[in-house]
Amino acid sequence: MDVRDIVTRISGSYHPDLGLVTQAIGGASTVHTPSGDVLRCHVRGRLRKSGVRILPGDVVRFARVGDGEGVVEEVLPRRSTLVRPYIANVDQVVLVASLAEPPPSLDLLDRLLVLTQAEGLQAFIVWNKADLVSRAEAEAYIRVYERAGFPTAVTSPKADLGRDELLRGLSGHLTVLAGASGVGKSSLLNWLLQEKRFETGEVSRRLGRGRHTTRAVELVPMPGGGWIADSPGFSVLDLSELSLERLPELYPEMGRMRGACRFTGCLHRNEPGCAVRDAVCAGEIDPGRYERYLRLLGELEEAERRRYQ
Ligand SMILES: Nc1nc2c(ncn2[C@@H]2O[C@H](COP(=O)(O)OP(=O)(O)OP(=O)(O)O)[C@@H](O)[C@H]2O)c(=O)[nH]1
Ligand SMILES: [Mg+2]
Ligand SMILES: [Zn+2]
Repeated sequence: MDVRDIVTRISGSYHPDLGLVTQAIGGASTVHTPSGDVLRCHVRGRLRKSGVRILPGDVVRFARVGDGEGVVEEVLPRRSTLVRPYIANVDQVVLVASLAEPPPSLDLLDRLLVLTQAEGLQAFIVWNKADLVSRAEAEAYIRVYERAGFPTAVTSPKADLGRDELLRGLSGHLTVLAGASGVGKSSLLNWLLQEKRFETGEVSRRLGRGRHTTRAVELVPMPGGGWIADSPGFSVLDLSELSLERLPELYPEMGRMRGACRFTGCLHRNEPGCAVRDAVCAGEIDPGRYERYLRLLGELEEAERRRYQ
């Protein structure tokens, strides 16, 4: 069903010999076809020699060679490529934050949002472990990001809360999960699939990086439509390659005010006539988000200085 939509979106048209790669290990790829078959495919020699590496998320043209087997003949141009995890054609990042245990790291969340926006991908925020906090406590976080313009869901696999809301957010997308270790990414996936497919909790953490670096990325179909890939938790992000001038537009609440400041290219710091600063003072932009923005801006400036020294 869904393979057809994705193939059509990536290739611009539909052909029955186009499929979605859900896993790629060494020379072998798993390809889901529009008719619902799953083929084990190797790569046509000519294509392999050209140096193309096939990634999960790739839309490929395949030929059947035997029962359940095929050959990848061509990789269609990618709409996006992520490096961590290594995956193609993702259009949405679900950023998972836990409301408690661990408490939300808004600094990390904002950085992940900046990266997502910089890649031109849609962001969707999931506030997990809702069973551990009161509604009022949860609201304080949720409101800040809803007001900034991000779609959100509030979930708890433990209390079976928010499943439909999340499934709706995943429907029709090729999504990758991101967020700190321990926030519940793998738990969410198991709960959505109603199947214990991914390692969770202490086991996942104890094995840590080793497990993640050896484990292959896999796209799995969601019961409400769409495909999703788990990714290892990470807590350090390098944004130093990002250009300083681009940063303001990566915050939707500031991007929307483009042109409102007195100076073009205003970085919303202490320039006179800055509409963003006014909006912060008037309570229209969240002061916490703004402060974290200033901190990141300072870091980027420092990185730029070092680069051109
Ligand atoms: N109370 C509560 N605990 C939860 C919930 N969801 C997950 N957990 C627990 O949180 C811990 C971490 O969950 P994981 O799913 O392994 O977290 P992860 O984000 O996949 O972590 P990494 O794989 O290390 O990146 C586990 O002990 C889960 O049982 C929830 O809704 N409520
Ligand atoms: Mg996990
Ligand atoms: Zn400004």
